[in-house]
This record gives sequence, structure tokens and C-alpha cells, in this order.
Amino acid sequence: MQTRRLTPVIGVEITGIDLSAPIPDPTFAAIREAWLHHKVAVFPGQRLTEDGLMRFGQRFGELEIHVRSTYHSRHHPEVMIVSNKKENGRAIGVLGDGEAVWHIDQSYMPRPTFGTILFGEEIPPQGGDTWFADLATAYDRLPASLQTKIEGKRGVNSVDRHNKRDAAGRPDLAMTAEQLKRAPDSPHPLVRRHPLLGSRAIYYSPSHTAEIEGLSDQASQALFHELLPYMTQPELIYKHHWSVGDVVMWDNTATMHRRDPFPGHYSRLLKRVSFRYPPEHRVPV
Ligand SMILES: O=C(O)CCC(=O)C(=O)O
Ligand SMILES: [Fe+2]
Repeated sequence: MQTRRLTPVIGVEITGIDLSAPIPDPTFAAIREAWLHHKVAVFPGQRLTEDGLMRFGQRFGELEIHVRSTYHSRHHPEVMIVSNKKENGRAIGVLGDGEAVWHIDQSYMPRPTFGTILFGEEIPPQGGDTWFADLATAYDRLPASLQTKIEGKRGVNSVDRHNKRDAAGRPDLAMTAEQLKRAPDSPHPLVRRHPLLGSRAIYYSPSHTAEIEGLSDQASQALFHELLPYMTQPELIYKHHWSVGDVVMWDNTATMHRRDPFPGHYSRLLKRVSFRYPPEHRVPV
């Protein structure tokens, strides 16, 4: 197994390993270490079945069953389809061909996602790049006054408000009452401690963190507005340009991501699993 930094701050490429084959414990420990340390890990040239993707994901933690059940794989509810493809006029995957704006995966759940793994099966020749920003380094580089301002505050994460705000013309975002019950508005600290590393990171998901507890809407938005430029500094970002066979995984405790749109006449299809924090760290602290 070889590793290569993708930028001086965030991202590592890991080669010389076949993720579909059984991975010995020491090799797995090295992969996990590299991923946690660099926050985003890219494994090019993989061939993974859904079972293989699940087997790899399960080594990191309990697999999550995504609340948007419409886009589960037909074969396994743990596998989610991210795609613009349609079958009989119905979208088989989430997110379509549009931009996915900056977010932290499932920050709107009472128990948010720890890691997400995507496997690229069909990739368009242009567009659809996925950008990752390092929110631990962003936190470290905040002016002390801004660190103090967010210290001890909780952001209210709301998929319901996100859906209502962005749902115009996006039927893929609609959620049933049953799904919304699983995803109630969820307050989480704006600064969270990494459950395994102890480092601190900003935990503000521009798509889903709707307001700050105890602040007016105006004061909440003003603080978000102040934070965002520090979270999107170019040197904190790794932009992934996809090839078929790429596996990309990221740590939602310490990063956020966004995706570029792509021309809708191309097909893009990725398979996705996500896993949870260890039980003792499920609610961000
Ligand atoms: O389509 C992508 O590249 C990213 C999708 C995404 O945000 C996710 O799977 O969590
Ligand atoms: Fe995402």
C-alpha cells in the first residue's frame, strides 16, 4: 500500500490495495489511520460490488440506512444510489445533475454520519467534481474572537427547512412524514470535538444548519456569513475529479463537501454507504 498527499492540507491517495479482497487487520488499520489523518481518502481503480462496498464500510462502523429510502439500492437498504439516471421515468438516485451545495452528511439526524464512502460506476466526461473542505484546519485558523463567538453554541440542523427552501422543482428532495419523523430538527454544537482524534472542527453545514439556538434568525445568518469564508479558503480544499472505479471516502466530523453540476445528457452513477460514530460518540460533543 502506498500513500500520496493530494494537497498539503487535506486528502490522501491510497494505491496498491484491492478493496474487494479481504484486507488483513494491520493493512486496514493503516488505511483507517491515513483516512482519519487526511480526512479524505481516494482509492483509484477499484472494482466493487455492492456487497464489497458494504464489507469495506462495515470495517469502519455500523452502516447507516439513509432516511431517503426512495434511493436505496434495490438489493441493499444500506447502499444508496447517487445518480441522475431514470428508470421508467423515475429517478433511481438522489441529487440529479445539479449542484449539491456545501454540506456535512446527515448533520440533520439526531445521530449524524461519521464517514461516507462513494464508489464511482458511471462518470460523465465533464462536471460533477466533488469538493472537500477541511473544517478542522478552518477552525484552527479562525480569529480567536470568532472562535469565542461560536464556542458553546449549538446549530439547529433541519432537513425539513432545507427541503422547503430548495425543493422548488426538486421532487427528489421531497420526504414523507414518516421520514421526517426520523429526521427531526437536530441541534448540534457548532464546534465539535473529533470522536477519535480529539481535534476540534467547525460543525456548520451550510445546507442544513438553519439557525443558532438562542440567536435571532438575523444574528444566526450574520454569524454563518462570517464563518463561511474561513471554511472555503482555497488552501483548505481538495477537489476530486472522478474516474470510473474511484472510491472516495470522507470524515464528516472534520470536513464538508459540495458537488459541481454536470450536463444532464450524461449519466453519472455512484454507490454510497455511510457509517456511524462508535456508540459512545454518537451525539457530537
Ligand atoms: O455526487 C457527489 O459527488 C457527492 C454526493 C454527496 O454529497 C454524498 O454522497 O453525500
Ligand atoms: Fe453529501
